[in-house]
Amino acid sequence: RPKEPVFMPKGDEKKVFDVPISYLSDKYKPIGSQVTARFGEEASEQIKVKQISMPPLGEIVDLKRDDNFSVFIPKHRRIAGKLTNIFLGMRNVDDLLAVAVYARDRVNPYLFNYALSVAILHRSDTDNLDIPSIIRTFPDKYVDSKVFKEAREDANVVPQGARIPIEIPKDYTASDLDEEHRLAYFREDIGVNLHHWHWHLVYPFEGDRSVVDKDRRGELFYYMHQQIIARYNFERLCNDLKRVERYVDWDAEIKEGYFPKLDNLVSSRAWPARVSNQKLQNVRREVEGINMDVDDLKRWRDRIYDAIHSGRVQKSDGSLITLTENEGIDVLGNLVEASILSPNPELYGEIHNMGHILLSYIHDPDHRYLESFNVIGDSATAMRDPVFYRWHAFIDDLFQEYKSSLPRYTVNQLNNPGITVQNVQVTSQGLNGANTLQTFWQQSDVDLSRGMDFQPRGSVFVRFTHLQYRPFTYKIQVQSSKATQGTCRIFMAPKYDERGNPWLLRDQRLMFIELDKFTVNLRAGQNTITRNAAQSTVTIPFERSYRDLDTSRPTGGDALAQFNFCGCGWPDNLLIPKGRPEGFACELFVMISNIDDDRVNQTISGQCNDAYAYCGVKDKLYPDRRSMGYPFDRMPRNGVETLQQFLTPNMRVQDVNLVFENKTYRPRGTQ
Ligand code: CUO
Repeated sequence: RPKEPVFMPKGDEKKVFDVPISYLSDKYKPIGSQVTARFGEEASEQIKVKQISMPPLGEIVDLKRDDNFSVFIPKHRRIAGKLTNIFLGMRNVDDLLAVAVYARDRVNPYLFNYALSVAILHRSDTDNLDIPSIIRTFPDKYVDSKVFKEAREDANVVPQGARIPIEIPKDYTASDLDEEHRLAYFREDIGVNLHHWHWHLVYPFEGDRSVVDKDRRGELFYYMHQQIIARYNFERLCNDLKRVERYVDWDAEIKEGYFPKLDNLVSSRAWPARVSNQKLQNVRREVEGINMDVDDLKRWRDRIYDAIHSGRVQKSDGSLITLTENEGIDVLGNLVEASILSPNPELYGEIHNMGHILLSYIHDPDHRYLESFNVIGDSATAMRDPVFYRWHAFIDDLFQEYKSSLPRYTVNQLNNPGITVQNVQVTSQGLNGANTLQTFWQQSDVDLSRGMDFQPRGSVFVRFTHLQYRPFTYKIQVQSSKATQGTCRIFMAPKYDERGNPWLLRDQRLMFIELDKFTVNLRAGQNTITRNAAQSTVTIPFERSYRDLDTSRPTGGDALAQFNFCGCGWPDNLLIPKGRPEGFACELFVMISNIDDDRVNQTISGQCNDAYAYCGVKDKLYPDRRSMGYPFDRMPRNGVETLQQFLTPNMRVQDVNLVFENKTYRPRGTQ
């Protein structure tokens, strides 16, 4: 199995494909031998591409090569499904390579990258094949457009080795006049956007059923996005903003605007902006085959609420399915999104996806200006825009309406007899005193040259600034009446609401962000559990988010083993919210739940099992049998108003102070 991404040889190593002339596009066929010779000259290695008879591409090539591509657009999604199926249907890796090389020059590049990535991810014979991170292939989706002009200039003028990183300012999309801009460090974090793109790549909502139908995918759609909203709200409170307002009045103006300052390198066009106070409009765009009214959304919303309130969903054949206590959320997740697993797309539509579409064409609903969609229309860029959170706050509210209708967890369902959590403490490296967490600004360098098509080649580093936290450990004291196992669940929430008042648990439960979850072995008697924050099953290490980007910090053999699925995971640098310079009061919640109700019998050893909380594990069951978000996914039992009243002996809460140090640290290893 090739260890290198064979379909995209690295520029510096000068590997080229030896392509049969019949594969070249019509434009180059007449001069085919000259074209192949030209590239051959520079090559240190030629990779022979097999000649096979090619399947017809049909409507796949209807999408022009310089158009933008989005899986939210039904037509794009359909042709992406077709191309993915072609890639999946190839008998072996050589044939796959051949058809990929053939398609590469004919198909829209975004579509090509998406379909090939999905196929590689789901073929058994490409399990170990590296997909270059999308930031390497399409850095324009993540980085200020100014950078590319500068990078091009540097590549021409400055010899390699003498190049200094191009610095992307921390604030470049807006000024502090816009209060929403306080959250730009979160929304525009490269790692967070990479995570979101990977999540949707791993969990496509359309395509072959074998690709879509993964264990609890509907529930994971709900939970992963619920956690994004909880984390965003946590950050908002740190920044003196109230929780995000659900976008529910679809006739009202949207006060938030967004100017992405991204250029699409494929089309040489700027990503469209959305000015403040625009209103949702009906979308009629023939090119994309979209004909959608705002009223369609409203009808779907009303039907979904009806289903939730009656506890039943109507299938396409008219029969009813009950939304059961544990599986109902999975059905609802697929129905709301909607994925092809929705029991009745005619009746319930696809409210979430269509919301993305209507919002993404708000600036040009009838295509009169020939503009493409804005950032919310692409899962690689959607999280940059404030309206993403308003929309997903509404989507989450649908799910919460359902969760509120479920029976509350009883003391018996929460307690773990014989187990008492006696003490919890966090210790940050290099800080005196316990129970303080610290964040700061960190700069990092990434090499974008692989996504940039110009000569001469060589590394082009950009330096960006992101939030980071000081490494810390948890120390948990547990008394157990017997030798046993348990699941340790760690969450954190702000201690007070935006007015500075203590929370009612019914509201605070939605603010809890998951920090970690892992199995513990307990002896009879006293136990001390220590756990490093970096081991979190929510996050992936910083290096993996940017895999292979920073060539100055070689990623080594271990990283070579970290593949496609592994790009999904919350970015470690955002594990802990920003806090405040004067400190921000938080409550750290630790629970040891009863393993008998948690355990899923399977082995998950091997690759990429370390960020399963939001991403699951490839080809396995979700490794925790409880409802995602347990124990905060349901309303507290009757009589319980506060977190303290909710606690059973196997739970404990520790006050933690979250301090932001307003200082920017240079990249590791630089002055
Ligand atoms: Cu992830 Cu709306 O689902 O973007």
